[in-house]
Amino acid sequence: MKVSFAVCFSFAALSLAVLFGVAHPAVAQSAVEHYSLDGTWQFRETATDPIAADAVGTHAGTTDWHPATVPGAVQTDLLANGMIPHPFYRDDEAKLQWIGLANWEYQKTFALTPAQMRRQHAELVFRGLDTFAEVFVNGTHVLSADNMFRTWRVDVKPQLHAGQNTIRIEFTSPILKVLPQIERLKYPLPAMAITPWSKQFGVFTSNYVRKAPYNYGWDWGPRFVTMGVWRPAELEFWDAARIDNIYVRQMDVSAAAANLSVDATVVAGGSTPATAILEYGLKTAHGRAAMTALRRSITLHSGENHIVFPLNIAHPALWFPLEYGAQSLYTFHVKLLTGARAADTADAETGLRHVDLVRKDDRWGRSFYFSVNGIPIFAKGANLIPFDSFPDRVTDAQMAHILDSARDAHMNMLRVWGGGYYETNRFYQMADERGILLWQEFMFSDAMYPHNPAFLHNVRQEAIDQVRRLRNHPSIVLWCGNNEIESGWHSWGNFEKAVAAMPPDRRDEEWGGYMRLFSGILPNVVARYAPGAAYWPSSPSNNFTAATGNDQFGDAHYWAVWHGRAPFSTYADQYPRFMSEYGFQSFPSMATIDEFTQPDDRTLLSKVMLAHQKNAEGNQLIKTYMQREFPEPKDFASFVYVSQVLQAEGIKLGAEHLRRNRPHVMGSLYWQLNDCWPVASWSSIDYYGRWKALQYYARRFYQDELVSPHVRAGRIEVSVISDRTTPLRGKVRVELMDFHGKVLTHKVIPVTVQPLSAKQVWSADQSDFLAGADPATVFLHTELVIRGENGGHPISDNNLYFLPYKDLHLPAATVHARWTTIGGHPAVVLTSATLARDVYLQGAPVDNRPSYNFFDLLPNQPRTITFAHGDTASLTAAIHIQSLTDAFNPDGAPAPAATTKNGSL
Ligand code: BMA
Repeated sequence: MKVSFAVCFSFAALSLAVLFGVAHPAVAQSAVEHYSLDGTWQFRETATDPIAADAVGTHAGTTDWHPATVPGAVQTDLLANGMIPHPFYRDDEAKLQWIGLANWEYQKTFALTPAQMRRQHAELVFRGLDTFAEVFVNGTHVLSADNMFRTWRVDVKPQLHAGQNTIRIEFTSPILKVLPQIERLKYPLPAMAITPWSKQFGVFTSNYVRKAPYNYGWDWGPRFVTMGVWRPAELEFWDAARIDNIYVRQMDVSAAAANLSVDATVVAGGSTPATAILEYGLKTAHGRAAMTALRRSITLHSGENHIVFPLNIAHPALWFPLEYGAQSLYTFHVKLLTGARAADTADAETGLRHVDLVRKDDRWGRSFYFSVNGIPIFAKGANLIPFDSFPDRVTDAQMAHILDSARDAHMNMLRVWGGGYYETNRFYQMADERGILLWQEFMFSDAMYPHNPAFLHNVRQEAIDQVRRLRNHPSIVLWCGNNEIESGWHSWGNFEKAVAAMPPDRRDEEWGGYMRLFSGILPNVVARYAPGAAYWPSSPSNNFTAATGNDQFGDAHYWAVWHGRAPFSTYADQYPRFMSEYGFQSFPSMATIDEFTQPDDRTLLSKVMLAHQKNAEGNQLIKTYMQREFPEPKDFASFVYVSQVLQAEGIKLGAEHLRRNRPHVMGSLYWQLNDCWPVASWSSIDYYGRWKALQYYARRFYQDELVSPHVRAGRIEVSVISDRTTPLRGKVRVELMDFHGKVLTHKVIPVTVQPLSAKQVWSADQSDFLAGADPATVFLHTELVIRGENGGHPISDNNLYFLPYKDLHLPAATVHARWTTIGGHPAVVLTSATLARDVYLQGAPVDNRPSYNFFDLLPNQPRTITFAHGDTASLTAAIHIQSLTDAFNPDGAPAPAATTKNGSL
């Protein structure tokens, strides 16, 4: 039993201590020794549960010891040993399902010194065990773990000795482990049924275990049920005390002052006098600025102690979301001395900002938006899924690429979706540094979960671990209970079926369990460990204000487009307070498809391509929507290209509509930003980091200043949206142009747009404006020019077509490319005598993408595209340039399968 003891300094005492400030304090050597257990281990398969024996089968050599890597997973270890094919290659996923049904064992030997053994405490710490693990140290059982998301810490001093030691971990198949428990339940709980293996042994198992739901397969992800030590492991040697956690609590933050308290949680082995020193300061590009220090002597008591430093920073450098100001960060360094010895040091970092989730009654219902430092933020962004099916191998560079891509597309918010895992510290730090707000979910998705006391206790501990780990990150502005469970319970067929199969008296009981977890335990943990942080029970939800699906309150997921086959135009009829999901699939580029296929696989319906399309209806839906807009593409590569344009055009319609309707609507997070493997999916960036058309479109439709033309009920309306905090003054040019560049009508509208608003600046009856021009031969070109900016060039431009592409009489475009260098950088100047739609520069390396892509090239108006590096010769050779008319045969007929370059559809 740990004793809790708080030491709170009085403010008067502190103001004297502030005088203790030093510019470059010497950093005391931490006396806690962190002895890493990462790196090389060994692993092998152990006896299989008889009921899975057939499914697992036998595999050469797997029961012998082989080298393994920690952090890691059994699949990546098997791969590294050349014992399995690459899990993402062709349809090999199916061949690897046995791995999650087998049991595995890991071990490592390590040497300890007599000095280490003389330390008062030796604790074994796992930052992540996946998932059912029995841990033995020198043959003695020391830990049973059952939650991938918890930190496990156990005293192992009695089991260790100087010299060679062994740690061994037995992992049991998470699928098999929960079967007896499910049998006892008598009725099944609903979960996601995506893969052919979702109901191995007749039941869903994913929701009975605290493990990343997407491991079990999702409608964009393969099923790889992992096991292993998936996060770092270490031994911690310490004597009198160690610092467990630092929490920088922001009580009140304004431009005038930041009222904070820094709470250092210190664990002590016994009663001992100690001195705590806090040094803090603004982080600068070159390290830390002048640090202020506070110190105080205290007496620690055995167990958990809280040392609380109240702080007041006058005129703090505030942290702002992307494009609203700087991302200033403060560092906090705590030194703990016991006697004259440095017992431990710890660091924390935060950005000072005032965040509110504003829910105020208004004429549309109740608002739902985030205000940061008093600025109402229209959330522009997307949903983030795990970076990989095997999280242990995600690199910082991979995460940085996705977050940089989000930043480059003006995304100020990402939703860390509840079907994956809690990301690494580094991820959240990267979001802080870029000013990307995070909607952070607890990891529960599309399923009902058990609510027996042991399960709830386990979840509570998980939530405490995660909230304590992440609460200093200024980027996190909301904790959300789960993804789509509330809406599932109320309106989904598979939930209804499961509920119907329950004994009637259990139905209320199950919903009661839901409420206990998502309206009790989780918000209570947030309130206690991150007081003041916003909590929201589910996405979507209206916090039980009205029936689910109500647009007046809360956030919304809109899937009538895509799953419901509704036309893209229905996006413009949606007015949720905050759109947290809407999306449309496309295929990743041919370069990505080439990575996981053989040439013969490159057709839409090949078994390999189907294995990389996890939404059963997906291909049919893409084709259906494509047929509404386009002729049939001439070959598979063209189909892939057109699928991306289709997705981008559809989401553009939705995103611009949502933005045009601020402040009624205050968020647009499309589904989804990234992929965890190469696949056809809703993503705008594929697994290898290649931007799809949608990502380039997002960079335009999420720009702070946007001109947005559209047609509503026979009228052309042109709006300007400004996310600037100062008024925008300039002009909008509206041109009716034919495909050869002839301007038929031309208007210039002076505009003034108030800060943080959307305004319709011009409208006209469509047929009056066209004045007899054939809508199949003209389009509307709009430009926004801001007074005194960008040398008088448009800051935003946008085109509107009056008919679907297939009904336009668009002449075949020939895009001419002239390669050159501009300011030492390779560049290409593109021109076309006729309108070239969705010009696509294909083939650039991921780290050297074109500055502009998937855009309409106006007749006789050159556009220059630049590249960050490389030389023109190699880029000329690598880059293939096409536009939409190249994707179709001139007569509209598809080419016969046998003669197409890249195979048939
Ligand atoms: C959403 C998500 C995911 C899913 C996506 C596409 O609602 O929450 O569950 O991948 O739909 O179907």
